[in-house]
Amino acid sequence: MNKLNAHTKIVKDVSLSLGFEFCGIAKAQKLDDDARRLEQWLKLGMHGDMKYMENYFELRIDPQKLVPGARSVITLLLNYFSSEKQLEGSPKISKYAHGKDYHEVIRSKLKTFLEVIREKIGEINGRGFVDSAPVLERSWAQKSGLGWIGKNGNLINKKAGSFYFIATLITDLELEPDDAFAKDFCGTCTKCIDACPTDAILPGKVVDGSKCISYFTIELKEMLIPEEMKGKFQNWMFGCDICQDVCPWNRFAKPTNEIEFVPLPEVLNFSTSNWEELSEESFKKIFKDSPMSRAKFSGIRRNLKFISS
Ligand code: B12
Ligand code: SF4
Ligand code: SF4
Repeated sequence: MNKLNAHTKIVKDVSLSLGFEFCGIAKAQKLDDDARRLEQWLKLGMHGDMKYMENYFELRIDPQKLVPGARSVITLLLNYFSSEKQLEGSPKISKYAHGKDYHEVIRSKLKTFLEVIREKIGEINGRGFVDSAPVLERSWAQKSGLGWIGKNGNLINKKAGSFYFIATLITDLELEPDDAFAKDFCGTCTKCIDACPTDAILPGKVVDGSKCISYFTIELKEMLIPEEMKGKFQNWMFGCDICQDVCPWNRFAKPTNEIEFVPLPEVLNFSTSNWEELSEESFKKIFKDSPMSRAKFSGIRRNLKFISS
């Protein structure tokens, strides 16, 4: 085995040992097609009030600008699916937020990843990212052969579906790249487009972020949800899983092995009145490590009022 293959094998083995079910590698090249798509998306205002999406455009499309000397982009998928259901009729919470905050869980895994790689291969330059950095994570996942971009905008893995977080590691280590995922298995299906209650899914795999329930319930800070959205949220209080729940490729979803993502009992068992009677103090205590703390108590109260009025 030559050095390139040996290093690639180490990277893939380490990713599995840390619980990432899929690991793909792409060459760290500028993303020209994606740059055009992103530019258009921003020009049409589909980021709404998420002003951070306007920042660092050049970094977002060029891994060399994020990590000087970058040669490879490693993309990792971590399952967050849980088959446990919330109490029937309760305000709905997206599955990604049923357990501990994935930012913390994945950040710690990425730190270990780099430490182990340095131990086994030697001094390398690298940075791990998850969600909040200017990295087009879905694009890298597709380019690393991990799946296709569905009509609902999500990265779908043929064996496992889309209930996966994406993490990226950009490094100056030279690795054997995987082939990009060339096929698209959506075919003539339009289940996600038909089911989206706010018509946020547009043709050409474009999702208008500014119309998505996830945006209104999580990202829209200190602002009221527009009146024209009244009656459309289908009881979603935090995030929305509709376009993934209806996707036939998620029939193959298996529950995660990651214990940090085991749902909090309160997420599963709280009734509408439990939510309505919850004090700020208790919210902070129960949900301190949950992604829901991002919306703050005031955000959850606003969402609750919006879906129940
Ligand atoms: C901003 C953001 C949002 C916004 C806007 C959504 C959007 N469409 O961008 C809001 C708040 C609405 C949102 C919602 C959700 N999000 Co979000 N979000 C992000 C974030 C931070 C940036 C995404 C971005 O750059 N958008 C700009 C647009 C232009 O880029 P894009 O949608 O990624 O599309 C690119 C590719 O898909 C590709 N592409 C598009 N069309 C085509 C066509 C072809 C042929 C090809 C090859 C490529 C391609 O080009 C685009 C880039 O130019 C990423 C994390 C990250 N750093 O990437 C998470 C991320 C995309 N979100 C994620 C999740 C889980 C969600 C939700 C499911 C959460 C929920 N349940 O409520 C929903 C799903 C909504 C949906 N249907 O997309 C995951 C997706 C995992 C996956 N399997 O795909 C990510 C990657 C976070 C993570 N690290 O795991 N999100
Ligand atoms: S997450 Fe919900 S609101 Fe957003 S695109 Fe999917 S179905 Fe539509
Ligand atoms: S619901 Fe159908 S069209 Fe939408 S992403 Fe899944 S397979 Fe593709």
